[in-house]
Amino acid sequence: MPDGITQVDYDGLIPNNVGLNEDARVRKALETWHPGYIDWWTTMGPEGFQDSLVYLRTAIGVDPKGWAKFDYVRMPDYKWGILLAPAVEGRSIGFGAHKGEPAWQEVPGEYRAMLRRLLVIQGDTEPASVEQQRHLGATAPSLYDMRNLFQVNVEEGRHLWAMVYLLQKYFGREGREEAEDLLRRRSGHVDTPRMLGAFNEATPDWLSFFMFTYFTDRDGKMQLEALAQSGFDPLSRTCRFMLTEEAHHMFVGETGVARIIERTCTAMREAGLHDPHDIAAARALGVIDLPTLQKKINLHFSLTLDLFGNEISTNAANAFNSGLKGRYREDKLTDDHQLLAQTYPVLRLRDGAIVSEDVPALSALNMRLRDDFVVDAASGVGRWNKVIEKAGISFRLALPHVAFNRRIGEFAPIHADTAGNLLSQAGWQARIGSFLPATEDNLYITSLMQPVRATGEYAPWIAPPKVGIDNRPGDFEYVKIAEAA
Ligand code: BYC
Ligand code: FE
Ligand code: FE
Repeated sequence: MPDGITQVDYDGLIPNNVGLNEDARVRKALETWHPGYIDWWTTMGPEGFQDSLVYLRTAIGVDPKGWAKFDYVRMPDYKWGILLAPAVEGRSIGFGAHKGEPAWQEVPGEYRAMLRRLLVIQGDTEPASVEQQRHLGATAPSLYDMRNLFQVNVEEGRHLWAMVYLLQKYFGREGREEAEDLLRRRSGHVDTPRMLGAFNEATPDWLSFFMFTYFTDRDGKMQLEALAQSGFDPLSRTCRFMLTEEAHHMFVGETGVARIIERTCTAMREAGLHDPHDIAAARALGVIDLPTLQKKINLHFSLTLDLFGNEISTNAANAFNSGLKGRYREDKLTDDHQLLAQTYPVLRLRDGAIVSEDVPALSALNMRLRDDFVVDAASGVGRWNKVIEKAGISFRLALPHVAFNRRIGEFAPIHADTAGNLLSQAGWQARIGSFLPATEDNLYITSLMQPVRATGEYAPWIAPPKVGIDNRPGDFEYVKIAEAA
């Protein structure tokens, strides 16, 4: 099939719009990799529901309208396809030293190692998140939520396929070895962990899941937007299609948290409880108190900020200069796209104080992407606050300061409170339980995680969704649970 065609070939083992049928070498490599992937999926993917019928969307095209088809599918039978957004005729490289040259259809030799590293890091996060979420099916608060979890999981599986395709098509034997290693590492494993910090943390409960899809999948969005700008055209086209799926992941997170807030506020109002800080009273109602939601925001936001790397980074400068990784929506920016003379303000630690310092813009690209992330993440928090406001409760959720609870970058060596005031080790220890979920908070959340599996019913700590998936009602049977599960 020629390049640029939007039709998906569904006949073979691997649905694709990249002409796999005419590419025997890559098809063979992928078919060789496939059994290992299925083995990984059945042992490390969703636990206990592999025989259940899940109402999933599958990509059948790459046209933004109508790319999805909904149907009941057993997850191991999901059609994990290789889908690239349509080629843009005459596309040229949009930034860096090669700005204006035709986009690369093959890997530029001098940047081979750098590109491979970016693909491997991106690829590693996808199965990691599936592993982190594998126990959540058992405690789903409804069939609707269970279906959304599994939708996210199969799509993260597809994102792994997307990176493995690029590795196997463009990196020969090295690529095949990397593809094997992507199935070998394990989230949280002491000897063979996943590559980035946040992807080795546990996702033990549904509040964590919603926070993860809100914040950490949003790092996915930012990074994919930056890679979608790539001068390496197959990467750009891959990421552009992945982004259409990513939107749903963040929707699941934002609406999941919003529904928890809504339920909490309704329960408080009905009980005549006006003090949002009366945690015991809210918990007596069986809902998640607002201060605990704030602590979860503090945790997941700070873990996710670490994924942007160091504020000042030569890796990031090199990736930009070489044309491999752009800025967020580079094509919408109006500067020279080379950044040789510009500066960018970066928050730095100077003599025990946090100050803004102008540094060469090329070296500050991680910081810039992180800033774009913070703006993007703040908008949903604003919508969460609207729910609280509407209920007449005086409480505001907020993102913590970027210096809070960091393990990577400028603020890793210090402690700061959620407002960005520096704390001594003792000061931090004394207050950590008010910033981050403490053992009793986690135990309380865990106590709420009782499965609800009747069609149309929802756990008492979360409101039903306003609309269902695929225009189905809230009481649609989103998962037909198999006997054994
Ligand atoms: N943990 O120069 P620096 C997603 C390492 S999420 C551990 O600042 P750079 C998804 C760094 O590797 C999106 N190590 O690094 C979401 C480097 O090590 P080496 C994932 C870290 O390269 C939800 C050293 O520190 N995609 O898709 O500028 C569900 C120096 O640092 C960490 C990408 O990230 C960390 N957090 O920035 C499913 C895109 N941070 O090489 C999926 C590809 C830094 O010196 N990745 N280090 O040994 C990149 O663009 C960059 O590699 C990073 C790091 C932004 C990750
Ligand atoms: Fe993903
Ligand atoms: Fe995602």
